[in-house]
Amino acid sequence: MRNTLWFVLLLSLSFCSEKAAPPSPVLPVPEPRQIAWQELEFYGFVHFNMNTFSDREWGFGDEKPEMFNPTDLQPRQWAQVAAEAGMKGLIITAKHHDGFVLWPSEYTEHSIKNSPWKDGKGDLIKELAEACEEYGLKFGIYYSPWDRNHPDYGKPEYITYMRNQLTELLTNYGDIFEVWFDGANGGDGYYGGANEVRKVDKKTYYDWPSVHALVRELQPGAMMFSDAGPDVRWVGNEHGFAYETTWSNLMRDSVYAGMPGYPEKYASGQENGTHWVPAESDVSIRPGWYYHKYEDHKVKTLPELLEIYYKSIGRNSSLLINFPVDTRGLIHENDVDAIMKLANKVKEDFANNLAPQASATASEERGTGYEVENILDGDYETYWSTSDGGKTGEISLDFGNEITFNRLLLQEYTPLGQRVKSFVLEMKNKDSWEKIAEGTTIGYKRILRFPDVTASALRIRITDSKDIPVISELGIYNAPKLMLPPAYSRNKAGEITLARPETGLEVYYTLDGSAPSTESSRYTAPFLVDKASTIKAISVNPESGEKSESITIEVDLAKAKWTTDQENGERLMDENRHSYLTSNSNRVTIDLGEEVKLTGFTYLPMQARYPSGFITNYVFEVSSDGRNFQQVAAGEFSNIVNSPIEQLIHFDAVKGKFIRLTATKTADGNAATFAEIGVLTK
Ligand code: FUL
Ligand code: CA
Repeated sequence: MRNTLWFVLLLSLSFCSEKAAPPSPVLPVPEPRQIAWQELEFYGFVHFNMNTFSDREWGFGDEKPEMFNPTDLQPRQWAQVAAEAGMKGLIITAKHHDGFVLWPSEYTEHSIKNSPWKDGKGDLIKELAEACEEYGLKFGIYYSPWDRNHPDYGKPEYITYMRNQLTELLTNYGDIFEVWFDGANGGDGYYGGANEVRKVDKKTYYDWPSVHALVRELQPGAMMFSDAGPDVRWVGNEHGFAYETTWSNLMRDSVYAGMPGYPEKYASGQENGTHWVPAESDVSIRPGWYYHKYEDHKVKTLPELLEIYYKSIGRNSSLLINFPVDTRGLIHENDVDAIMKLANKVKEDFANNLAPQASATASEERGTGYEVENILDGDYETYWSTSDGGKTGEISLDFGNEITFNRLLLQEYTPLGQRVKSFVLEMKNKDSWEKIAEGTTIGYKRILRFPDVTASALRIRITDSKDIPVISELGIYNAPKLMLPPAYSRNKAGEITLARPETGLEVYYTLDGSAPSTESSRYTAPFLVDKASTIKAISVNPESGEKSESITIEVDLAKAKWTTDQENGERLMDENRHSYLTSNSNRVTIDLGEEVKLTGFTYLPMQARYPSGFITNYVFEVSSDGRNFQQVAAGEFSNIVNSPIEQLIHFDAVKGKFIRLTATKTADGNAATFAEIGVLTK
């Protein structure tokens, strides 16, 4: 009798501890190489090639190899910056559309071997591969199928050339983690001197199946990127933003690289996509992909980069941020600064996962091995799931006491396929549940941002899914506020708006140049300033008392009464940096509406990506009747091309009702452009 009891007890114990059967996969599922790749999340692009020296975005293909002449080329600096920024790899433009190659290829003379760099003895691909290895980074290759230099582009011979070059790249430089095939294909070019337009059938010309087979054979672990994959797809824009709903599933057979309509139709993936082809968000840290000195002051700011981070990695996509390496051969100081700000802020936002402090319960558990605790153990390989048949599920977290948070992170266990279609985050408010935020797809990683919430219990309800949910990890974070000063704008009437950089922050300001504090005026609505003043403003976190640095805004006479006869003249006095006026007479005249004492003027040049008509030499005149003008200043706006910031010119005080600015010379000889004109009266 006793023995039997023991036997039953042991049997049931061993039965209980036996792992339940795992959920069946929902197709498609990732290949092992895709699973290894998705963990990288964040890696860097380097655009450095002939365009760096021709100061172009797309070279024509007729550039001379001698132009490639960096003065301080240091691939180790690139690798160091990438590693310090938390990137896991670097992808280099081995060949861009202009056809120049960064390694001593046997198959072309349009190469680094004919450049002055290291007397033609250098191999940049090798140096970067070694630098990546030294800094623990994976190494990838961008290879442009379009080649505006090669005489055979458009003919079958060129495909052999392309395969030969890929063979060199994929054989001689160790492991390659990603091969990036650009979708821009065909058009005008040098083509060995033909100087003509060559169109190709993007679908068939490159014989993609055989190119893919070659890459697979030489680098079985490499992910191949293009609009159409086969392994990783383009996100459909160059802002670095994935879609709210992002499936890793793609109707791959309907897509080819460079196809029209791809961004709208395919870039977000499809719930019923046939193949696993996850999204990659590519974006440059500057407006251009290549280095241009005139963009030194246009490096993306921390708020911009942070937005990109949350809209890519936070939306089931990887993030590929580009460094336009400069003509020295270095990542520019401003870019280093910006990427480190992002890296530090991301670290700060996710420094402390609060979820493991809670006790977790689930609506249901699949059985042994699939308990809800698995989502709190920091291990992607362990997950929670439910028994077969359902398409929903609920996880509740009880913290015991109140916590404050503003981020939710969720991860599906993708080796079993992407499933979740919609979910809701709720908090317990007395006896009812109140919605905080909601989302659609999750995939490898999904992050929701929302204003601070304080609660002691919350729950995540998966409200729809392709099959039973399979969740690996859940995180709850309280990301510190971005303590940036407020953003400032002014309208033509002279009203000042001070926008808080994040919800929950307060803004305080002074008008007399003194340092603002929480004792100063608190900003609640736009206010009028119509004379020369120094405004100082700060953002304050009312909970912690933390303050941002203060910004100083110098304003002068409001433009409310200003008029001009010039066509589109309002554009130069609308206080909008982005609207501008083109003057074929190279001159603008403004009626200030009343006589004022003037001590100077300001000129803001056009702020567009491809500007024209920057004034380099000017004459400034004043009049009281609009007929007789007196010259009060003349000279040059130095360095305006490389640094198109607002120009400030002072002169001896003079009274006038009319002002006239004439361009005696523009940088490119085109008609003068004016984004904004202002006067100084102090
Ligand atoms: C685009 C190219 O045309 C750009 O020059 C850049 O290389 C970007 C990453 O891809 O399609
Ligand atoms: Ca886990």
